[in-house]
Amino acid sequence: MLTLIHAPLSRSSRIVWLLEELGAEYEIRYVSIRRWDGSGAPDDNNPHPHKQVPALLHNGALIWESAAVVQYLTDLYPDCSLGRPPGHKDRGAYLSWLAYYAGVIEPTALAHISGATINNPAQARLYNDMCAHVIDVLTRQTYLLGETMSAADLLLASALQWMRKILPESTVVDRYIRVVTDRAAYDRAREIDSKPNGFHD
Ligand SMILES: N[C@@H](CCC(=O)N[C@@H](CS)C(=O)NCC(=O)O)C(=O)O
Repeated sequence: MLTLIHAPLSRSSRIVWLLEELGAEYEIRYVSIRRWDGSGAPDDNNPHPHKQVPALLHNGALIWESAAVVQYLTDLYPDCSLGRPPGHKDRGAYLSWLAYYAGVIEPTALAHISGATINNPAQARLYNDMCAHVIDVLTRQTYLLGETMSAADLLLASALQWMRKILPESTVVDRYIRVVTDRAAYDRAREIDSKPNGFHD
């Protein structure tokens, strides 16, 4: 059984979306988290080392960090169209985009948004290089890996939905968000998040 440690309208919402894409059997353990506005609190019922979300429990194993959870789940469902299993010609590109999201896109974007790049030319350059690269790729092709969506797109588009300022104003990025989120599983995940914790029909 898969158990998602989840707080609605947070980074774990993207994993609800992915689980819906996979058609997985899963349960949700709702937890409270510290929110940006000062509300919420860490939850003793959350096994994440920093009491953050997402985290996933599977057969006694704990998986945390969005990119690791995404890779774990798509590897667990090798026939799903969103993963690129070992041996697939795009496996390397898939893993690279997952790691690039976690190691470069999100940290440089958050540094940029918080103003931390203003007096840090190396960070500012990395952020600008990242934006140029992502926009160049999405100008040439529909998705990060070409013409077929992957869970790397789910990761990036969910972040952009949450915080559009991660990338600069661009019609290419706006179109990308529209295309990637135009999916029934995305709508189902939004519906799940729109209900009070745990009270589902
Ligand atoms: N790099 C982590 C970030 C996780 C994260 O910051 N989650 C937020 C929710 S969007 C959280 O749990 N915040 C509560 C806290 O930091 O205490 C990931 O992507 O999994």
